[in-house]
Amino acid sequence: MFKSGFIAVIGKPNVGKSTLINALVGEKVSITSPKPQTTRNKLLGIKNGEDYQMIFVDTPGLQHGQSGLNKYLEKSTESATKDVDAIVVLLDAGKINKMDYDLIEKQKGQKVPVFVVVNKIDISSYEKLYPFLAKLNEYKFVHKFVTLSALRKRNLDALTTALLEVLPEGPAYFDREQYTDKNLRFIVSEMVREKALLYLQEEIPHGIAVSIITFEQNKNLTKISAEIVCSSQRHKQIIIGSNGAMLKKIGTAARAEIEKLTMTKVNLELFVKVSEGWQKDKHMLSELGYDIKDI
Ligand SMILES: Nc1nc2c(ncn2[C@@H]2O[C@H](COP(=O)(O)OP(=O)(O)OP(=O)(O)O)[C@@H](O)[C@H]2O)c(=O)[nH]1
Ligand SMILES: [Mg+2]
Repeated sequence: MFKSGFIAVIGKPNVGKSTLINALVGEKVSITSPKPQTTRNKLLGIKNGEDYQMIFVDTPGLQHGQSGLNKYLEKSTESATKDVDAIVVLLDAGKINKMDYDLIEKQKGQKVPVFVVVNKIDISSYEKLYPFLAKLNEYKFVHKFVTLSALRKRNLDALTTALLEVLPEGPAYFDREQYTDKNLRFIVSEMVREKALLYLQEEIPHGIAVSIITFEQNKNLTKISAEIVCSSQRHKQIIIGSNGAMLKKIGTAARAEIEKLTMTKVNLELFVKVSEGWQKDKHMLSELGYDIKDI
């Protein structure tokens, strides 16, 4: 019997949703960073087993806000829990609070099994965690609780096994070699954004987006030029850095990752463009790949 289905992974920003999906799939499908609000697009990570296909839906960390981008992110999480076969609510062991309980509570009426997974147990202790686990146990509608470490790949099997139990019989929805629904162009733009998130400080990371201008793939060489869109002249200067040092650092790190991915040499050219208020501009958002219609 072949089993398949969609599994939404939801949770507050920075709890490790993308890290977990990458670990389960065994490929880097989604970028991760120590800064909250890293994931912006709903994307799929596909885990292909001998007799199953689990399709994980990665979502932006839940947040509230009125800007166009924030609304997009919120909608994206809501829509991710529709038409799935299971829901994983992910928590950070060191930071469980009311927002997590509210999010779990919100899943009460769901018709599909809800799993509550506590991540980052490598940096917590059972003694500290115990009161929270005891409280979580009061949610009787939850199908199963699992504690694990996505980063250290600890106890991932417990989750996979539990998910497999509830997965319905079904066909492989995607080619069995495929591990994401996104194309290379998208993944490349995300890798540039990941390095920008890593190296830039304060408010800047959240004010940027990356757009691929040209993408030419040959047998041994991939030529890419991309634009980092930011929201002010001041940000532009910081992103470029003195004598272009910051931009170079972002580019070098991104190029190394893209070379691994494409298994070719990569020629990566980065530009910085100011586009004030892009986060509120529907047209701009859609051009950058954040379109409500796509959710
Ligand atoms: N120590 C530890 N850190 C982890 C673990 N899982 C994830 N992290 C770290 O937590 C940070 C956030 O991880 P992400 O996977 O980007 O979190 P996310 O939930 O996808 O975040 P958003 O996309 O912003 O909502 C990164 O620095 C990860 O390396 C874990 O099991 N242990
Ligand atoms: Mg993420």
